[in-house]
Amino acid sequence: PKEIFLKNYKAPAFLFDEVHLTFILGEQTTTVLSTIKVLPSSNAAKAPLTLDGEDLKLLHIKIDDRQLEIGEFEIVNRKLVLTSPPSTPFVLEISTEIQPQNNTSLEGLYKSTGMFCTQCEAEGFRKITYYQDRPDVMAKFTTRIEANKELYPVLLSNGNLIDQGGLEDGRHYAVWEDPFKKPSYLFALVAGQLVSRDDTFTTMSGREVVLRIYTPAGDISKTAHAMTSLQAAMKWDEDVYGLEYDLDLFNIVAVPDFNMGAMENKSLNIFNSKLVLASPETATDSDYASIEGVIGHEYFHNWTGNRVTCRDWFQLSLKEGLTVFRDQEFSSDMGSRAVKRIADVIRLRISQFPQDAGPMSHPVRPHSYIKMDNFYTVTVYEKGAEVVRMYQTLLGKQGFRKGMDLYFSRHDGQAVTCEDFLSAMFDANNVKIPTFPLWYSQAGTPTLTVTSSYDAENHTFTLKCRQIVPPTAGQPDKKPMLIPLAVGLLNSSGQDLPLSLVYDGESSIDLKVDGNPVKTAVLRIEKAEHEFTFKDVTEKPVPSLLRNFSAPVRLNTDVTDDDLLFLLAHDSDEFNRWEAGQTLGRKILLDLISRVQRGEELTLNEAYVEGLRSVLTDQSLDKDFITKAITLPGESELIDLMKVADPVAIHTARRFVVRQLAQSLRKELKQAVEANRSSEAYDPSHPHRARRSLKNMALVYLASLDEPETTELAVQEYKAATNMTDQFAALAAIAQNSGSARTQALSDFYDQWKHETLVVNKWLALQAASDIPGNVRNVRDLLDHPAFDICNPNKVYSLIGGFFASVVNFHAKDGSGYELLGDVVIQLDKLNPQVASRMVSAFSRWRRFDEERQALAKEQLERITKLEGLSDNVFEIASKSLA
Ligand code: DPP
Ligand code: ZN
Repeated sequence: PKEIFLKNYKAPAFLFDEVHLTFILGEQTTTVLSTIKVLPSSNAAKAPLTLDGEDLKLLHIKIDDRQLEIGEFEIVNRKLVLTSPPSTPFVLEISTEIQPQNNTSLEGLYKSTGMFCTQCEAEGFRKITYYQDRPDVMAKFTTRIEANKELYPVLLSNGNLIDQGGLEDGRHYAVWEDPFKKPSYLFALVAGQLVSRDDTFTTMSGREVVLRIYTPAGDISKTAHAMTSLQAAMKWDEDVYGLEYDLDLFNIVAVPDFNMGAMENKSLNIFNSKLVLASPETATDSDYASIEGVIGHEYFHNWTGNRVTCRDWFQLSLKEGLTVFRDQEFSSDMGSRAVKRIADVIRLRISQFPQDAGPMSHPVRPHSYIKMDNFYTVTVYEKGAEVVRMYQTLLGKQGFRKGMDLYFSRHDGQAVTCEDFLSAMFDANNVKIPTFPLWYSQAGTPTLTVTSSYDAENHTFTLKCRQIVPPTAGQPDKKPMLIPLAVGLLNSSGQDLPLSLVYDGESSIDLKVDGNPVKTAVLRIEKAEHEFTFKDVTEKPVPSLLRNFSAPVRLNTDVTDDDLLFLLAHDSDEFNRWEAGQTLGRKILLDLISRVQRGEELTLNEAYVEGLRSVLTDQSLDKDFITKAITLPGESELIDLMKVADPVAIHTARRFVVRQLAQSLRKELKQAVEANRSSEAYDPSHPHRARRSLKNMALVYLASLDEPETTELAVQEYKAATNMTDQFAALAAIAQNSGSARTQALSDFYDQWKHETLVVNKWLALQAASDIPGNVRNVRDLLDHPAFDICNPNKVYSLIGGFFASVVNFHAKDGSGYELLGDVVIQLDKLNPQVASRMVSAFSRWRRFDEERQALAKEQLERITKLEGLSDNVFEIASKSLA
């Protein structure tokens, strides 16, 4: 396999101006006729024209209507090379044949439950026809689709419908024209038996846009929430960024077989069904929230991704980091800002931090790849969003908006780079921060250590900051980066002290805004060691550091346990209030883990219990915030914090704390269950969601005790549930413990929902993620259950992805968990390399464990890499993991 490097980027020598595609969709074969107006650029003289193509049968190729002969072109290594194309504009015509019905990779054109659909990002268009399949080649597309009318009554592509009509033999056609130039990765086509929910949105300039969400007839009633979310997203982008939709039609199609979450194809978004379909009975609050977020995300791409796109795939975070940031902000405005921030940071910590510390670590803008599909990562997306958030933290909301405006005015209609974004942000605000670009080029999570001292005589408070950017794969030496550190100082009654002046070792910085002191100062750490001294601090404060998680770093401080409890009780920054509890939780858990390893008796810190009790009973707090605050750091996060991760000790210690808390807080938890039941109709809005989250978390705690009374409570909640959120949460509470209640509930649930595939997937995931002893056997059995289908990505993500969530079972000492994953990857690789490679990534942390486990995991990785005909996707992840 060939590695591709950013430093070798060259602009294309041939531009494509207009592309006309004709699809003749058939049951055995589909033919694609592509007619392209090619514009050779001045540097094209004598250059060959290279087109990408995979799994295509070439029928003919013509230039200006003349059929090319052997010798004028050649097909080698998935490329079609025109050896001496004209140096003046010409028309290239290519006809190819494909078999979408046999395409199990779900890239390019394929079939899902009878309908034709496409997925072209990143490099799927080359499975449709020969093309310069790269994002800096932008063309105007017109698409004609011909198909059997009865089987495929709905024919869709990008842009506007400009013609349609009947053909002979029960066939019909439709012609779509997209007025906006776009790269091939944004092309889309759908043909099938679909119905639509129709609505409208009137834009800020008064244009009426028709909105349609398409699904098979049986699912259409489950699209109301997606439609509301779309309308809310359209409004939000106008209000916050002044960005208006630019066509008269916006379509979404829900597809059951889909590798990703969703795809932002111009005016024809294609979605994984699970991110569109929701009803109170079949979807949970968290599904509702994901749908809102992803509908927003794909819609926001219309500007950040489509109108301004990426020059090359190394720049992926230009559109993804930015669009994730935008969807995070949208969801914050729709629900609770603090809770959303907490959820996003948890995700970053449990997924991105380990990636940044492992063999697949890469910068937000990678330097190289073998398969681009492997770089749709939490680093590019979530860390990328943190980088965008840092611009806003540094420049302020208004400054950030100015940067966005300049970015669009400079680059609308272009394919650009991360530097272009950075320049727009900094130019619009007249600033220069030379160390900022390192966030795009250096991998690894910086460690920031902050120690503090108070000088009572001079009324100064000093923070000593030290940063270390750890070495990562291929990057042994790192430079200090710009770290924005948001700081507040609490006085003894828990109030924020006013901050007006700080000395940073070179000069005094006035912190006041409009002449007023601030409660939170954003310090710019730019050196490996950087000291800041606050002036006029009249009493010894408790510092609240890295407020709102102002930079994606690991923070170590000298803050005491008492200070953490104080912050948990008082910090005005809700994120840091939560974080104080987590920091203390991590300390306590790590201590208990080593006690488990030494075989010592376990006891739980009383002050910690009391701290959580106060939060749990604080009526002034958002209930979703309380839920997050009483949730312990996850096992996966703890793996990362140990020199040699010990799955059994981690699980034992965490389980101990859960049960101790349940014992000690029994009364308050019961009260939380009782006070937050609701007899009203399901309402997905934040306050209702928040009540359910607290009730259900309390139930999980209580049921962890595995007593007849608490199990019975969970069973009653299960039976009384009137929506999936409550029903599924009660099922999860019951299923924590082995026994007849578990068996009974799981079987009831399946009987009730076996015809709802998305609900069945939850049932698969819940069992797969179970920590009950010896669960590997059950997961193996579920692979053969009629509810499982290895060809459907959602089923694989639920069952196999769910299985990784159980630290004890996936890392079972006998290697049975690893062997199961090895077997699945080998089977999947032949069907769907993208999904197989996501699964094989679970091995990438293998070096974090003891020698026996390392040997067992390595054995599986070697077994995989030795496979004949292994896909480039899996090869890249498995070989880098072994390196
Ligand atoms: N569809 C994927 C996303 O929106 C890739 N663009 O993130
Ligand atoms: Zn995206």
